[in-house]
Amino acid sequence: MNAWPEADAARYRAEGYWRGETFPRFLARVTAAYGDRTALVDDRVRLTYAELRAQVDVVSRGLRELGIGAGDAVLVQLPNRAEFVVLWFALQEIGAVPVHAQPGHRRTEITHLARMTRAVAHVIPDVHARFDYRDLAAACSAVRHVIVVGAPGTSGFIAWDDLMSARARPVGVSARPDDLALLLLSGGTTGLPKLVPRTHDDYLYNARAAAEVCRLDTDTVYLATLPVAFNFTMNCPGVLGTLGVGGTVVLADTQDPASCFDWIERERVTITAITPLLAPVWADEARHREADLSSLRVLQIGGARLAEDLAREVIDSFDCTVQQVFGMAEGLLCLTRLDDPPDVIATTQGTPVSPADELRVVDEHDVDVPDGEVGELLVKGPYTLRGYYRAPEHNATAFVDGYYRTGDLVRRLPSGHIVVVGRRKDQIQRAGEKFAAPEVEGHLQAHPAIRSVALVPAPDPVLGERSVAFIVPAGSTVPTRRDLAAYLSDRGLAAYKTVDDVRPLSDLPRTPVGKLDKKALARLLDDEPTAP
Ligand code: OOB
Repeated sequence: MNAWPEADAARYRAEGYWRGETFPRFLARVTAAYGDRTALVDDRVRLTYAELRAQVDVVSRGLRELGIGAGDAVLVQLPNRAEFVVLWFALQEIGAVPVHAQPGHRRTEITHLARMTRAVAHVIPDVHARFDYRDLAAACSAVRHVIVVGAPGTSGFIAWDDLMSARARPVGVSARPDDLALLLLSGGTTGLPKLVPRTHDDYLYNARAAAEVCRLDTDTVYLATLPVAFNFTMNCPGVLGTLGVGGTVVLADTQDPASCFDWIERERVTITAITPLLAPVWADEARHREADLSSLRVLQIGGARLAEDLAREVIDSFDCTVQQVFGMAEGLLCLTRLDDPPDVIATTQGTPVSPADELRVVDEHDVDVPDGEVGELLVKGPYTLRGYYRAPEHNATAFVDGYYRTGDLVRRLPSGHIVVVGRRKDQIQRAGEKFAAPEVEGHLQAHPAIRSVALVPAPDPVLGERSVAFIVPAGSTVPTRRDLAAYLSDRGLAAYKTVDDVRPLSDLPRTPVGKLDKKALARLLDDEPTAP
């Protein structure tokens, strides 16, 4: 693993960012402090910290009996339910490494992850969201053990319940705080997911720093509605940030606002996190339903660009603080602060959570640009990786002087706030001009006839690239290309930032964590010839 250089590591320790704790010690500490309080709730169980720890203990022994031990990678592909968290800490107990697969991954991704990590086990639900994961696991056959939460079927898979009846003695494994603790998947927009190594020290600091900015405490009730394997949900501050302060984590197996609002009402949820794609439906539901959301203090929105008009709509629709979250599996986390004025919350993605985060905004020659100008964001710091896992070729270009190249185009304001403009690769090069698709999407999103929109380039013999708008209409009428061109020009945009083609859709395709999936849209372009 590419570790931090010793000089940086020493500084992060000396300045108190890295505290030398490991996840097993973390769990022991929070159990001692908050034993009787509720740690986890899902639609089947409620567990106190003491009960969580007891289950972790049993499962870690079960894993041991299977011969799983220190340094072994285990693919964790579970939906939002208590077993995810129990398993995760059980793996930590024995020094094994959870690999955060997503429920939406299929044969190509799982086989790739299993190969890359040489995983010894794959943990799945039996059937979830009408998909039988046992068929998937059988089709992959790259791992020694398949553990099924639910009915294992007949194929020699191991039942979770059998793990829970393990008899093996506890084996003390003492991980070091700078050991690999988990592997996250990069949200990269190209190719198969890359693996992000995170250590105990770094991931614990990430959780603590985020929890502090969000002012979590023992009264916090965090609703996990995005997939828990996602770094946002797990640690920003998410599950681990909440457990670290003695709060309660509610694991909801849905992102549907009506069901989530029921959870919020029932469990008196204080903080939750969604993506911009969910924001319009959540805002709609908040305006039209009589749900009691009075317990909710913070609504985090992140993972992709939140258009300014939509941000304002959400701020107006919810009687709580909205927080923009710009994060990445690789590390860096920027948050708006709870006391930022609404304008700052609507128009920026906040500032880094750590004073030790070092950010640069550079042009195509890696020369720093002045504040206010757009450039690529580079970052290094106490919780940002220094190299992907087993990817020497990629690492050779993904870093410069220890800084991670995010691929994100941003502006840094004189106040230090970061505004994400787009991805380096999310551009449309039309008739010799180049523009960031998210900028125009942000304007189109404000159009009354549009519910959601995504702009992608299509090859064009005359223009080079033509801009195609996939649109989910708000009502029964689909705006035409001419309507949109006029609308954009009314909003004062240059004429080259326009829409050449409109394709209505009933819903936009999403990635496993619920982000807009532009690769899937590009494939739709290949499938359908353009109408004359
Ligand atoms: C989160 O993590 P990933 O690894 O799935 O994706 C990271 C990328 C960023 O590099 C950026 O391109 C985009 O997603 N992104 C945003 C954004 N938040 C993430 N782009 C614009 N505005 C935002 N607010 O997505 C993630 C990890 C932890 C916390 C939150 C999000």
